[in-house]
Amino acid sequence: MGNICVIGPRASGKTTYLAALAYKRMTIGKSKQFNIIPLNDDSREIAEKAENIICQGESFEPTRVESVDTLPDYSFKIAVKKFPRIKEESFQLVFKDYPGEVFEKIAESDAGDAIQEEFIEECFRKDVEGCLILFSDWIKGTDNHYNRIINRFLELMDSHDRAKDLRLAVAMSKCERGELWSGRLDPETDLFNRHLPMTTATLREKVTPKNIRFYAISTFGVLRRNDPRPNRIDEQGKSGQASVLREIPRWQPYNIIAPLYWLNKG
Ligand SMILES: Nc1nc2c(ncn2[C@@H]2O[C@H](COP(=O)(O)OP(=O)(O)OP(=O)(O)O)[C@@H](O)[C@H]2O)c(=O)[nH]1
Ligand SMILES: [Mg+2]
Repeated sequence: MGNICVIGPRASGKTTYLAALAYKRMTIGKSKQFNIIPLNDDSREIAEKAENIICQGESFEPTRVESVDTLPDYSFKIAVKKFPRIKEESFQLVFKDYPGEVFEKIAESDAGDAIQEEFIEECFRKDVEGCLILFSDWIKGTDNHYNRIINRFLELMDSHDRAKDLRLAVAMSKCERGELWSGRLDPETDLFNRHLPMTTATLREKVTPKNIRFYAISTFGVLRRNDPRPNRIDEQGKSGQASVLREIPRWQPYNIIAPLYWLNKG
């Protein structure tokens, strides 16, 4: 069983991603490549939320938490079936879904409340195999902000003696957006290097190459294989980061399993 932390700034799509993983109908539809089985009550609950929130054309509220102990633990078995060169196999993963606010605060010098401490201890526990870090923004100033967080994150990783063995899958989420979609094939060059050059340089320089991979993912995906219009609508009255699914029957996330497979198997 592998423990994975899904982390990233506010509104980068962490909770929606976990709900999509849990949502059963996703895997019994078109995709025969993998099957995801929720293994505990928390996972079944978030699967219901996928049905009651995402599939109703609504979006999740920001995650809030009083204490890490009250955070749900999501546990899934992922059976990989028909990938080329990969034999049928399955693996189990346990996730925690942290509020983005806690991740962003690690770069602040006066940070250090109890939740912050707990978050850091949880991320770097010895039995955590890796972190999936979701980034979704690149407007002016974002690279600088992300770079400060990542520098601090890597310092903490080192001081917790995890610099050599914690895998980091760094993903650009919501990559169905027009400006990003064409960069999904080589995300390291065409998304990260291009849109977040400082953050990318820091990661490349400071993380052992075998422990880092860059990904493009989209929980909402595009309308069809030959119709790359985003399967999302921006939510009225909310900031530019809030969107909802556009055509529910065509819901097909893009690349959401690959980073998990790599985090678990290396
Ligand atoms: N365009 C697009 N929007 C998405 C995608 N995934 C999530 N969103 C939207 O992004 C917004 C934030 O999603 P959340 O899943 O709540 O983000 P979060 O990272 O959990 O946010 P915090 O809990 O505040 O840290 C919501 O409006 C989602 O509907 C995606 O794949 N594409
Ligand atoms: Mg959340």
